[in-house]
Amino acid sequence: MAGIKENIPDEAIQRLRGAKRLAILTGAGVSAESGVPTFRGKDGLWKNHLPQQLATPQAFEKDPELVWDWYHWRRKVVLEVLPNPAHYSIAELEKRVPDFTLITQNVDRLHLRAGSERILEIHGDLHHARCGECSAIAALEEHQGLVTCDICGGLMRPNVVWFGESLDVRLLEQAFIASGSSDFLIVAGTSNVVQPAASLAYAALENGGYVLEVNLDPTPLTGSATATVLGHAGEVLEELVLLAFGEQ
Ligand code: BV8
Ligand code: ZN
Repeated sequence: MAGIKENIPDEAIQRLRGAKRLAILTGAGVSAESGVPTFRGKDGLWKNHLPQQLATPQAFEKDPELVWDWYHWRRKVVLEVLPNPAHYSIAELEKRVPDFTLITQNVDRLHLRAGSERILEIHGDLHHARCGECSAIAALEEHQGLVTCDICGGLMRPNVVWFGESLDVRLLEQAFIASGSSDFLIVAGTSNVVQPAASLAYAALENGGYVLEVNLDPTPLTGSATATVLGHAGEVLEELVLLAFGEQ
């Protein structure tokens, strides 16, 4: 893979190889090579609705059927695709560094399907629903249309964090502790725009951690990251694991 090897700084390889506490933050870009539409990419549009418009309590209030159809469609898409080398390389890194935390903004669970275990899904997951009345959680199978609660009959909603909603404080705290105490943080496939996730890398920088950004395009973090490798996450992360830890 001409080119990628040269783009990965030697210091990044040394620091990763010697890392005691590794954290990784991922976004939609790591699932792009699996065929999952990203949020802000041109492929994110659904029925002429911007994801940011549909992923809100207001949209659900106004048209719960439309919002549920979008989540059923996204769940179907991710069940028809497979994890890609980015997911597998991240699962491999978990085996190589004693203290490891994966923080994902993705709700597609492709990391779990690739074998990742120590994972914080800070924005929830597509495969469960939560009751708006009694907060019961239910696994989603072949559901279509509106989903009602088997416990109280209430209307259920996707078990994700919508814009304008707070994240689970325990998960968020664990995420900031993991990134803020890491000696190496990889930030992969995220536009680093959505808060509070976009602040995690700065916690690592403040702690003197090495922050390696891997993304197709520059982001607001690019100017501050210790190093940025522009490229496809699947190719770059596979090469990075190879250079740092040898054949898998
Ligand atoms: C909150 C779950 C407290 C649902 C998601 C003004 C200033 C600052 C903040 C705000 C503000 N106004 C509002 C806010 C708060 C808001 C926010 O940050 N808005 C942004 C847009 C400015 N945040 C919130 O609302 C959060 N809650 O703050 O609560 C509060 C409460 C009340 C009022 C105020 C505050 C909740 C945020 C979570 C929302 N839920 N997802 C669902 O998925 O349906 S966010 C969702 O969008 C994703 O989870 C992810 O986090 C984000 C998308 O970002 P990315 O994953 O980065 O994807 P994106 O498409 O943007 O980029 C992909 C990148 O990959 C690109 O850079 C591309 O170049 C790259 N790429 C593509 N292919 C590849 C690749 N890279 C490598 N390889 C490839 N092959
Ligand atoms: Zn209920």
